[in-house]
Amino acid sequence: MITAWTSPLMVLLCALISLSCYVTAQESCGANCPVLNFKNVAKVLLQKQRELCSPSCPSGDEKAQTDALLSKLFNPPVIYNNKRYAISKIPYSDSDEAMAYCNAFGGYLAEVDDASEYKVLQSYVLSNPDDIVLIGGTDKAKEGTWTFQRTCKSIPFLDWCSAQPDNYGDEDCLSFWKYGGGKMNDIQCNFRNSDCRFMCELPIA
Ligand SMILES: [Ca+2]
Ligand SMILES: [Ca+2]
Ligand SMILES: [Ca+2]
Repeated sequence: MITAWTSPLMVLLCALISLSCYVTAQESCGANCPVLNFKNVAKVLLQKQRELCSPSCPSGDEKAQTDALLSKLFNPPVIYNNKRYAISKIPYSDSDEAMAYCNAFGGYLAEVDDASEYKVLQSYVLSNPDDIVLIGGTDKAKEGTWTFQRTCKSIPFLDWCSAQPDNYGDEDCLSFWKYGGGKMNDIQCNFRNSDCRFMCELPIA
């Protein structure tokens, strides 16, 4: 019994089952949903993903498990310029945690590289029910100077919602804001509500 529970596949399977319950619970609790309360499950998932994808993702049964996990955590992705962009089905505690989820699948918080890519990602956000979608970008180092967390490079394309960015309450992270006009808004890096999701940029499987 101990052996079975410590087998990597079993760990992943258990994590999947727990997550499946969480997603189902999220769907039924509506506005009263708790925000991200499966830290232990997340920890297992992240550890498992690092094992599975280091140095490269395996094929076969374990890859099928990884794909199953990806589809539990993320909405169907859009593909643009040889990358997959996927909006999470789950909320996040802060931008570091969202980045950790993306890293676990071999990616990072979605980086808008130019106007064409922006249009594709904006349509994707608008076709999704969630109001706020966190993406890559911060002005934490210098207020008003926006860079990607991953590379520290300047963000080449920004398109703000009306009256944004306003740094209201010290907002140093970047998001799409659907009900604010579907453009960009600066938000607090740990801002969250039941409508907050994040978007990862992932390699093509
Ligand atoms: Ca990109
Ligand atoms: Ca700011
Ligand atoms: Ca703002």
